[in-house]
Amino acid sequence: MDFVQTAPVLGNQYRDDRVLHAYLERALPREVHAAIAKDLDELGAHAATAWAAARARTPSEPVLTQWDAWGNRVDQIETTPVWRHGAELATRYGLVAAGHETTHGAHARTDQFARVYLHHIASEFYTCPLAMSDGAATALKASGNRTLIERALPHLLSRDSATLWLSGQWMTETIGGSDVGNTETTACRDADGRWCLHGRKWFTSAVTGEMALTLARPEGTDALALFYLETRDSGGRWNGICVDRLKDKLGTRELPSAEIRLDGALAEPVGELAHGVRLIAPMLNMTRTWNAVCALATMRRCLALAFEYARRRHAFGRALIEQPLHRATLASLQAEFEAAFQLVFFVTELLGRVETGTASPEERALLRVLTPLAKLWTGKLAVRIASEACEAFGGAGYIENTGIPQLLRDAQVYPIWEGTTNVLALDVLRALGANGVDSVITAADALLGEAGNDRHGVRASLSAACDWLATHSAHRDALEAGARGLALTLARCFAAALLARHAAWAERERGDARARAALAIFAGHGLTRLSSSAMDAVATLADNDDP
Ligand code: MFK
Repeated sequence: MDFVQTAPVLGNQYRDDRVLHAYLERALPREVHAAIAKDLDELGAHAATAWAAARARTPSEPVLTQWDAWGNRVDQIETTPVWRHGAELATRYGLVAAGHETTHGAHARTDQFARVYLHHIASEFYTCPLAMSDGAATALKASGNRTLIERALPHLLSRDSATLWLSGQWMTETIGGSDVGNTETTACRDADGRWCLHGRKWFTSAVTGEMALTLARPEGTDALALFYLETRDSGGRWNGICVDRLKDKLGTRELPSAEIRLDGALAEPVGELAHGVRLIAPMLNMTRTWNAVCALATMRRCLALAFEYARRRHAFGRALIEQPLHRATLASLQAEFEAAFQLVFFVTELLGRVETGTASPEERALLRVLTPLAKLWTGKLAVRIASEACEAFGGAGYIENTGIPQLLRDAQVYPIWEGTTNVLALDVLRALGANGVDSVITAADALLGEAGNDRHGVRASLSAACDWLATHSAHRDALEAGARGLALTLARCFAAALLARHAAWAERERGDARARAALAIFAGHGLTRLSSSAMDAVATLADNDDP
């Protein structure tokens, strides 16, 4: 009989994840880790069974039915079977709630995001509405609007699937996905003095939720305000919302992203009738954190599959993992992942400290800078690792029902959602402008101090970044043109400093040299990504497309 290659087998994704285990052991008090380990173990087991189950069934997608048999506009969305269990799993494991509960104090966010990291792929991107719900809860808390907090938070943070609400984040319009300040949706008062929204939202992720935060321009003003709305009235009818169609997307196809029209949707202002972007910013920063955690989850899944397959698959007389170039390729991807892991989970630690009021002013400023850095770098890295994972499987990695191509298609959303790489790089400039670069350098120095020494040139690369900023700060165009290189340099420097600190701990406490090896490989890829300000060359190339 012809040879048939066995498929890769995924084990319990908590038990098998050395990087997660070591991190939690270092970052969490022993009693917190012990208290959450059972949930993490169950999520890790579920990740494996869900992967196998997904390979065994025909993929399904949400279906929109706009009209019933009698001509009534109904706009019903039938979600996928996995999505129909989404609320049950989300509440059982507190995927949103855990981040807001006080049981584990400042460790709440790390606890929550370890759960999210383990569950993301199995959830079929049900994590997207969960991210927005977390963002909505965070933005409402920050607004101080007691009425809306009392109304919505018990639902958004519910541990009971019967009462859980999901929130949308309706920002994108045809005129502006990034330039949200151009929002065309208007808000006017009806005869009873209630606010009604009119406009078209071009990308609404998960319109199946119960509420949304959205931006609109109050009549008679130029200002942009943040509004809260519930998607249905007390009778279950749409609240002045028409679902025009579901998006036909490259990936995340289980997620019912929609184009909708607001035609008199009743809404309430969240705060003052202005500064809508400022008011929604806490939501943006929260969903950007989820984005980074979910990008990490994709990287980890790709690497778990690629390593498992490399041990199973033989070519040229030995297992792929024994082939020098293949093992070096996988090790180099693993090193990038381990560095990204330390950065993203450090962001969750900072977030927990800021939200519990235990962070220093410097840590608060650092969180503002590291959130977009983590989002933009991990978004790109997830696509690269997913692409390499396809290649690591050869032709099989290009075959749909292995599940590998979907990882790549889905990964491509991370650099786009919640602000593209360039928009996030400009946000880093915004954050550095507000807080200064000194606090960033001081924080990196402190981390390197904890790591014992700096054999990997983090200080030199940070110093190059500072010099670059000083040289370009007076020239806005040059500054913006190099913002991506600056952001990637800062992200890599922080990740290296954090990995160095972790590696020192792993060697000391566990006698484990693997994080140190990851650091050596990661730093060997280079930390600096600064671009020269060859503005003339850019202009020559970009401004002239004559044949
Ligand atoms: C599974 C993974 C989970 C992921 C969930 C995905 C859900 C998907 C749903 C979506 O994709 S929704 C669409 C997401 N869209 C965006 O992320 C928009 C991207 N565009 C930007 O981020 C622009 O930079 C921005 C809209 C913010 C620009 O708007 P403006 O009005 O030109 O901003 P401006 O004037 O610079 O800032 C207005 C205020 O907001 C300023 O404060 P002040 O009024 O006090 O001066 C800024 O400092 C503040 N601000 C802006 N961004 C901020 C922020 N504050 C804190 N954090 C930020 N990130």
